[in-house]
Amino acid sequence: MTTHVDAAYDEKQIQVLEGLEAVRKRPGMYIGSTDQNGLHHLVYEIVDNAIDEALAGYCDHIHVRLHADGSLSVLDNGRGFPVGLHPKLQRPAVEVCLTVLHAGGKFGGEGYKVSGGLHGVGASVVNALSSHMEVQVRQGGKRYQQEYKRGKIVYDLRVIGVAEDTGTLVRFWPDIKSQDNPDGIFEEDATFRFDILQSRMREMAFLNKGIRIDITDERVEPALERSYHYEGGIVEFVRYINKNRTTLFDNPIYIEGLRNDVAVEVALQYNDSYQENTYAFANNVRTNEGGTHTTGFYSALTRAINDYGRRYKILKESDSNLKGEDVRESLAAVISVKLKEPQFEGQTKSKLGNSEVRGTVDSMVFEQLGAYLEENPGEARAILERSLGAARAREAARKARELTRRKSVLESASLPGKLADCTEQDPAKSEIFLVEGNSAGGSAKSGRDRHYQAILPLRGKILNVEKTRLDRVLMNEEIKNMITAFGCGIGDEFDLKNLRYHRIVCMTDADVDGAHIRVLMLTFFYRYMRPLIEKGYVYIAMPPLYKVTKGKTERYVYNDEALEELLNEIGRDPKPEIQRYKGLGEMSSEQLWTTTMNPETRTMMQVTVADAITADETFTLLMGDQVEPRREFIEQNYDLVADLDV
Ligand code: TSJ
Repeated sequence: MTTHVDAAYDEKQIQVLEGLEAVRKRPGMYIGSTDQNGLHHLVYEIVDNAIDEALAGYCDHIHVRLHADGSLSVLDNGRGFPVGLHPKLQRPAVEVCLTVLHAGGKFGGEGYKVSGGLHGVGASVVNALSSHMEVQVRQGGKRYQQEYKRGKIVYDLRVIGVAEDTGTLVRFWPDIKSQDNPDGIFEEDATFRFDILQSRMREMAFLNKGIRIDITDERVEPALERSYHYEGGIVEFVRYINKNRTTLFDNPIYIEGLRNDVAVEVALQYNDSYQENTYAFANNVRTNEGGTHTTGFYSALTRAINDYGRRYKILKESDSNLKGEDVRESLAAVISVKLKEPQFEGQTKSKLGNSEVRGTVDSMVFEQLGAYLEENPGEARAILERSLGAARAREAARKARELTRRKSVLESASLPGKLADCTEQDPAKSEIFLVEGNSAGGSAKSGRDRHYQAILPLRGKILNVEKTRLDRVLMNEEIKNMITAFGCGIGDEFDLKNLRYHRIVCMTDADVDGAHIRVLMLTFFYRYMRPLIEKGYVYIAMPPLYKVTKGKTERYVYNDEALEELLNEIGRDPKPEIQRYKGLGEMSSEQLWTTTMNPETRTMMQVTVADAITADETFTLLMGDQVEPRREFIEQNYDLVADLDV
């Protein structure tokens, strides 16, 4: 028995010796990628260490700084990383943690260590991928320091002064490729993004109540500063999600408990939208693909609401049970579980796999939600009525859909009549242009390459799905056409496999109306076909704003800045002729092809969402009812919205 354990330990040590070299050889294995995402992983890894100290109960303040020289530091007010000698290696513990692969957990004692999920690769990985790293520990009246270059020790841990308090500071300079540094790890243009880090730190503060997380961007003058601190934790998270919506009742429902070694927290509140906004986390890692915690919650929510409805006869005997989708309509919820050995599965390792978690969450939510409904009959009735409304709408939507299906069976071709399809069968090679207006649609149809380009003209404004329930959404002609043309279904029935085009291009006029139509289309995709956006299949066509003719040369110009540049280049004497395009319809089919559709010459913008919470905020604000927050948002994000102009 003992021999076995020792053998395993020795094996680990051998791996360890070649450890950090392996990290530099295959960084992707440890941090996923060497682009901006990989770079941000480094930050999360270091912050996780400080969060662990906070969860152990010894730290309540973390400060993240983006320094002007491209480095980033994380400071906490915990006990300070242990500096005593590691029994086997006879080196200071802090040095071992930062220079030995997977050494992290060895000094953790019995504390409640919850990191080590998606990012939990260890601080030594960050060190290996940094051109330079510095650690400072304040402990026992002394201040210690050690430095590293690409994970290699520059000097032994030494005392550099006195300390009045305790804590740990880690500062690192990510190893970014450049002409002077060809062996660097990260892509040349990789830099820390304040918006991404700020939103993750806010999330961390929501998920770990009581901790104050400050983040400062010193790369700009004056420095940007945000401070996050939520005594209410995920209850405040749910309030935040609903902050620009009207809610069904004032206080989010909060469920909490520790059972079978799993710490469970759930907060939920209904709003006046028709969407569901559930965010699930395991050990502070966002589980976008859901998992056992989410299914446990869903099952308990459905049962608790049905039970209550039956007991108080809000559900009539003739009514069938509410379905999951009925009780989730207009729900905003946050689920956070913390457990010892999380298993992350799925395509992006963002699905919680631990099967024991399902029952734990289910029973805990069922009990506490049941008790809440009993104690709060007003709220309970409001939830039941909301869900019943959703059930009726679902039934109407089913009928509407069946009608379209039946129709499509009767008509031999199920594709919309307005669609000019392409001949290509391979979705990966096919494009569809959603074109505003019938006349532009006509030019696009004659200008396109029919082998791989399909055209679907859309008439006028399309429906604002933010303010419309599914059944009405499905009755809208433009939306029906898009759904049948794409082939992939919507919502729960969405299936990427059946998508007929891997490029979906919104082609609208370069004016205010065009921008509005574009936002309406994107809102629809985001709410009902989100994977299209996540996969990067959605694009915005960029038609030119001007045609400049001088003598025999014609040039197309896409914005005002470029027009100035061109005029400076070709001169204003003799005067060039400048034509301003007011709409796509003013262009001939050849012009439309050359400027906007031909892959050799066109420019398109790919639509991306950095994170779901920010995107949800944006769409709620832009398309929702509340006027005042929208005005504020537009004022604060003028650049972003200026060209959307809603
Ligand atoms: F790992 C690291 F270097 F990246 C890092 C660690 C970075 C940062 C910003 C903070 C930390 C860190 C580690 N903060 N606090 C701690 N605490 C411990 O490592 C610690 C302290 C005391 C004891 C103990 O049992 O006495 C145990 C531990 C794990």
